[in-house]
Amino acid sequence: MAEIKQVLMPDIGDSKDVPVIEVMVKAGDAVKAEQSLLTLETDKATMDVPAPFDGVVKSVSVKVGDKISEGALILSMETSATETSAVVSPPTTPAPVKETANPAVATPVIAPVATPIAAPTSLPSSPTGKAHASPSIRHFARELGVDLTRVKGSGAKGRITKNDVQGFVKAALAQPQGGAGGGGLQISAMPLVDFSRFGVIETKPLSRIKKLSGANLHRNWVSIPHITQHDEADITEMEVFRKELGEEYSKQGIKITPLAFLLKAVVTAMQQHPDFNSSLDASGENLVLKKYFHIGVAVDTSDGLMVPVLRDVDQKGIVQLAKELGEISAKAREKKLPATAMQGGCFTISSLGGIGGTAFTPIINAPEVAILGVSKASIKPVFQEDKFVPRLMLPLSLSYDHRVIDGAEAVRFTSYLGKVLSDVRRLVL
Ligand code: CAO
Repeated sequence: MAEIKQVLMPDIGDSKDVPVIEVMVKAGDAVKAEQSLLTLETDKATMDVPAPFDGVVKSVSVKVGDKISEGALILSMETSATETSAVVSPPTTPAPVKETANPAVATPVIAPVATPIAAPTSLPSSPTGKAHASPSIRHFARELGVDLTRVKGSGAKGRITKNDVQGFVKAALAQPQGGAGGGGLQISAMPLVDFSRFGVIETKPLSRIKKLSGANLHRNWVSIPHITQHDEADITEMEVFRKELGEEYSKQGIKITPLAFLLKAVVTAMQQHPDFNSSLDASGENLVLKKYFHIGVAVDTSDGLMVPVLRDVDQKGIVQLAKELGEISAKAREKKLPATAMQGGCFTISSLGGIGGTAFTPIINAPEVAILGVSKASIKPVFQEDKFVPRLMLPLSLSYDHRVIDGAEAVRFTSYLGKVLSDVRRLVL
């Protein structure tokens, strides 16, 4: 049953005769609980008065410039009985809503001041520097990703209004982006989905490593033109040798996995194809060719992916590399790696071969220009000398920066890798 309720000015501490600087609703507006009704400005702060319940505004009793104190009538709202009951303990309200003994009179809880977040750097700049805006405007700006310090306020004392924020966004959208204009990515915003509407959910924060690596992965994925070349290497003989070595060195606690051979093979391939050991300089017009061979290895840890770097791989043998690999992956998993252990890489290997898979698209670890993904080796029939023979084939997935490396060069690189891995005697040449 519909009911008319009065919304009164809440208790805001010692302040009396507080100026109303903005009224956000008018008669006939449908409002939701927590929606801002008006903004007040005390000596110390600007604050919003939110609606204590859902309803339709019947009449507004205050206007901009009025000075009001606790208990003053702000407006009357028509609400249904069911909406009234929802007001008593709304799930998202941090403090209980104060209601007077009169069920037809409600006093809202003052909304806290929010902090704005940074906007994309492509948005136009404003001369204001310091943002002067009410919490509701800050909330509105935050939803749109607008940095209020860049918006020019047209209200009293330079106050930023809703129109100012909308105008700022319109101006930003009108800027040429992508297409014929060139720079910038026209990416539509991710839809905001309330998953709890569809079932039970739990929110789990991302680990610090995932947050850090996520930003880099995203940057690398959108800013580097990736191509992934897939190939296979016949490691049948290499595997026999690896097992022999494995038995010999297991007594010393050294585990020899295919990755130690891959490290060595990658370096010989880089020596044959020096562009794979390069980075683009800041101008994007020159290649910086490196004469050292430091190789990063992606390590899966409980907190996320880490990429420690093995130094001077060209100067080390398979057993030494296997030993160092065991040490750095253990340190990464125990979170004992210093930041310097993850710097200076020339090329990265990401091996999922111990787990499975047949192929994937690794993301280049910029400023490197290529990364080798390795999946699980499996026995396949290979046609040799007029018959199919069972061979152990290792899947390779090489992602490369197409600004630096052409497709032909990439497939020459993976073919060379296949050649040395199928005959590891070549690693010593
Ligand atoms: N094919 C078949 N078997 C393989 C293989 C391959 N390509 N690579 C490794 N194996 C075997 C190993 O020989 C070992 O077998 P045994 O225990 O019988 O000797 C087993 O798989 C486990 O190997 P491992 O994973 O412990 O060792 P590794 O040297 O291959 O890898 C490391 C070390 C640190 C790279 C790995 O543990 C790891 O973290 N991999 C995940 C990397 C990752 O997440 N990359 C994804 C990046 S994109 O998100």
